[in-house]
Amino acid sequence: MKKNILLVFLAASLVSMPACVKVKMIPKLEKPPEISIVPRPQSVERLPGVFTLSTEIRVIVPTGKPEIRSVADYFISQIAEGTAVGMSVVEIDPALKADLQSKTITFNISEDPGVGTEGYTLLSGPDAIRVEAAGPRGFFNAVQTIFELLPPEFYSGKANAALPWTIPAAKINDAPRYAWRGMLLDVSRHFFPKEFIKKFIGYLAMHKMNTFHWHLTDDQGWRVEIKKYPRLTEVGAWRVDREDKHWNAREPQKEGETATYGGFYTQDEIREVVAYAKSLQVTIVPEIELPGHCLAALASYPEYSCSGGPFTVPPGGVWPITNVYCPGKEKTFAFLEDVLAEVLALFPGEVIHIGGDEVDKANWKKCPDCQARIKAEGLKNEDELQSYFVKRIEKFLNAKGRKLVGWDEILEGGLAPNAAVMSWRGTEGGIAAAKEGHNVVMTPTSHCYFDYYQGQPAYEPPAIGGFLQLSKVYEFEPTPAALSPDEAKHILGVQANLWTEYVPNSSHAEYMTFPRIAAIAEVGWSPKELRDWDDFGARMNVQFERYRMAGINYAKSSFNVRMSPELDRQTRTVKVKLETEMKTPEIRYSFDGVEPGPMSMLYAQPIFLKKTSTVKAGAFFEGELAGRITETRFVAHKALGKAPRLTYPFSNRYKGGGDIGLVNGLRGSKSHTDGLWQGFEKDDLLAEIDLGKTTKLKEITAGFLHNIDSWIFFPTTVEFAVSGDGHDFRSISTVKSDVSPKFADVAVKDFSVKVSGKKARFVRIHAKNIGLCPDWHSSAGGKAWLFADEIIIE
Ligand code: TNX
Repeated sequence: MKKNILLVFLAASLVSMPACVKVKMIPKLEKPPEISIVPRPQSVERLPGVFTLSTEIRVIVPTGKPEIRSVADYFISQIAEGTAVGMSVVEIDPALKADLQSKTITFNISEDPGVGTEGYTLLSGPDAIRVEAAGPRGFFNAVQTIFELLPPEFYSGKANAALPWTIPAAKINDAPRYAWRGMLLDVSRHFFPKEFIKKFIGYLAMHKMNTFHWHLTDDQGWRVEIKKYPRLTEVGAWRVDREDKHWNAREPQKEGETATYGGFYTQDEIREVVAYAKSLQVTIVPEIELPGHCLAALASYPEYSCSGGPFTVPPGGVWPITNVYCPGKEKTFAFLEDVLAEVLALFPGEVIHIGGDEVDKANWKKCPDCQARIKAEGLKNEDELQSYFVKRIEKFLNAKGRKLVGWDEILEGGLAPNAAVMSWRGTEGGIAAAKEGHNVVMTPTSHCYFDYYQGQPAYEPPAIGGFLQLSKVYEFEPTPAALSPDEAKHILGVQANLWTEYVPNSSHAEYMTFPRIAAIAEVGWSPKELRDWDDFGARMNVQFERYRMAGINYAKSSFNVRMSPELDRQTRTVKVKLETEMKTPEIRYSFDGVEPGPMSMLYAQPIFLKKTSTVKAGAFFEGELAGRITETRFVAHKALGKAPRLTYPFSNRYKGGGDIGLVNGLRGSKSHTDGLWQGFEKDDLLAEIDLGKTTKLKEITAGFLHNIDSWIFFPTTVEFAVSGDGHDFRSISTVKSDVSPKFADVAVKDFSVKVSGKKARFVRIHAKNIGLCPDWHSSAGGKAWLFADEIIIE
């Protein structure tokens, strides 16, 4: 192996060769800031001294304010849990205007109307702490800040009396930018136990987020007990266990099979969670999906569909969403109103989410009841029928004093009069709704979908697709420039969504949520002008420590080294830049395939490679690997930089390095979006390469990707041919794929032919695209993709 490697220079790397490394040479990140509050407050001023927690401290609250008293009780119980310091609460009549006394933490009702319902000011000194807020929500947020002023060990919850529990003296002014700072957890696609739901709500509170959007129903499971309709959970909460299969390759329930996988929350459990959320100042917005995403309900009560069923609860992906509630039948509304009545009794929050997304209206077109309804109501089409559906539900909710929110599809066919919109397919829906005077929560897939990959997919557990790094979440601006100041008032805030098709358990839900939750929290809370990626990064180093202490399974993807290799055609040399998304003190690497460690070469400048080699790199903090070791392989071969002539052009969407993408020495990974794959839509790959002179050949290889979820199939055959003049080609061999198109996993495969010393100047590769997605495929008849990289001529 080693003889293959030629490291091209770089003084900086040489200086840092292992023998020269001295510990004191290891650069360190600047010391983490002493005060690291996430999300960032409006202002933080460090004052001299520290306040030390002790058992003598009294937490003083105004008399006759039970809600503030509960926050104080919560505060001291958390402190006791995290620090073993037991403090006491005393109620004092605020009229007495007790002065800041020594060894007190005082909760004062603020007289400043500018503080808002959730804002607070905090003044900590060596002797006492004073918090001012309008009410419990502000005090609660102040308490979260006090926790962050303590050493991160506090978050372990394992009382450790040995530490000095100090709080730096400071003055902090703080209030949120937006009123709605939420997160959705989908408990239908996978079920999460009540204990985790409470933990999750705690995570929101820790980040000063105030809304938990509980996605309780969907095709793959109904999760809330409804007394009047017991089959919703007897039948709808359970599906056959196909967890060993890919989400989109799960066979429906067969005759005679029992559904054993799932779960639901009893009404008592829901009440327990609601009370817990209340104690953490978090509002729960339950979602009961309609008119679509409701197969679990229809499997239980098929009479509310157009066709009458029967249906089973699907154990995996369903697309399109055709089996939906029938708005032609009166009894459908009676059913939904009964269900909602029980939901309203469980959830005291004002806002109820009714879904409304992704309804395929094909069945409504065929259904005589639906058509009769369209006629009777004078509706124009099925879009208006959906709008009729939502408006009726809204009327019901409004009559009970509640407000409706739905996904942006509820705009189609006309928005219900008082509805709020959750804008997920970009921000356009939100903009349109705000312009019509409706309230909006921004949650576009581009910045808010935590089911997307947060790092290079090759190093991540399988996700639904997409790519949403921490820095991209952090960049999000919820108020579109297209809105006037008045219209902008309708932007209530921002929300991140964790859909769980690919999130099978709680620990994985944490992995997908952390650390991106910190970024979305700051987007929702902090003043726009104070949002600063570097400042956030510095504070995140402390936040990560808190996560570690709390035992949270957070992702370290931001510390994985990204490599951006680039081939220089002239020198046939690849230049590789190494970087991490979050600042790291040092990147160390190897180029001989050996795992780099804390003593490996220190990266300072781009590396240059000329021969086949594998660069591996990792980010290190004080000798410890921060993320994972990542790698890039460079294959030197005879076609390097010799742009192929393509009979059918590659798609603009998947250019994979452009002209020389197929011959740049860099191999595509299992991710079709890694920028290295060249995509051909329905077309074949027919490439001719001119080597420039007659060349002795050993082997020709072409690599392909297979990912049927993304409509990418291996070629059916690959034909290799050579020529001396570029006109007359002699076929050497046609290699057939030995992988079934149905193969459900993502795979990369090389198709090769040995040429054993033949001479030629031109090489032709013809890979046949399967053409259309086969009839068993979820997108049967759609154009299939052929993804190629790399053509290697040796
Ligand atoms: C779209 S967001 C959906 C969900 C899926 C999600 C996966 C929305 C309103 N509908 O049903 O889980 O994409 O990313």
